[in-house]
Amino acid sequence: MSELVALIFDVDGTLADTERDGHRVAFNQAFVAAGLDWEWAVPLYGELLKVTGGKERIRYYLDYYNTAFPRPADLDGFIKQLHADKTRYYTEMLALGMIPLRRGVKRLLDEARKEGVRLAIATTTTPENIVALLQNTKPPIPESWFEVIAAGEIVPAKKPAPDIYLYTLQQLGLRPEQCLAIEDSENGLLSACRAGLPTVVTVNDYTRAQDFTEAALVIDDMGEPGRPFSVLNGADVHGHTYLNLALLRRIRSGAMACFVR
Ligand code: XBP
Ligand code: MG
Repeated sequence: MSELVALIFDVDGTLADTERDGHRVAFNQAFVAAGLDWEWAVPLYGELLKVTGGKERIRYYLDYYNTAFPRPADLDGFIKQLHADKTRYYTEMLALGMIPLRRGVKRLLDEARKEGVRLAIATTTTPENIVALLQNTKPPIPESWFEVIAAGEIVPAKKPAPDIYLYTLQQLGLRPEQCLAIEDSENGLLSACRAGLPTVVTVNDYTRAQDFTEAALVIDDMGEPGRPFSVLNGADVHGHTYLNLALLRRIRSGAMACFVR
């Protein structure tokens, strides 16, 4: 059995709770600025999260939730501009330090670095968003901590396709059995699993009720010493109360080849 060589992190919902009070709000700001009367309320946004990628999400909204909207001749250009504005609003929000890392993330990153476990990111979001998130957490996380940052349109198909994880593995020069993925959503889990990666899921309010059949472990968050996680499904945690390398190594060594429904 291979040792655990690298951890591959999703960003949105995993490193930080970015969707409800971050991306969603920025989309709405962009809609107002463009003179549109669209409003993505919290429950609607939960439905739109079925589709990954901001541009794809806007198109999905038009296709299924706002079919009466008179489409401009250059719909692609319209969506592209709207999304660029949204990215600006989102990164401005991050620059104000409005979105912290989730519980346990900094501790786990520190531990991995101390023990020489390599780090990478595999995400659907726009690259600027990752830089803005890492730079504006307290304390800031240097981008250089992550050997590979695979994001957005670097691959043709976004999650739940495996492309972004396959690309990350290729860049790391590692096999899936040498790594673990950490995700928050069903789309992310499917993407990682289809690339053969055993996956730990830390849920959030938008993803709690999703299907995580393939996950090696499902927890409510990473926990901290004195702030235990709740195990929602999956592996025996061997008395651990928070996600650390000892637990991840046990999960890694016990994980079966990932089977995808
Ligand atoms: C994240 C996403 C992203 C963000 C918005 O999915 O789906 O689309 O919601 O980012 P995951 P952009 O966490 O599974 O990678 O607007 O920059 O696309
Ligand atoms: Mg995510």
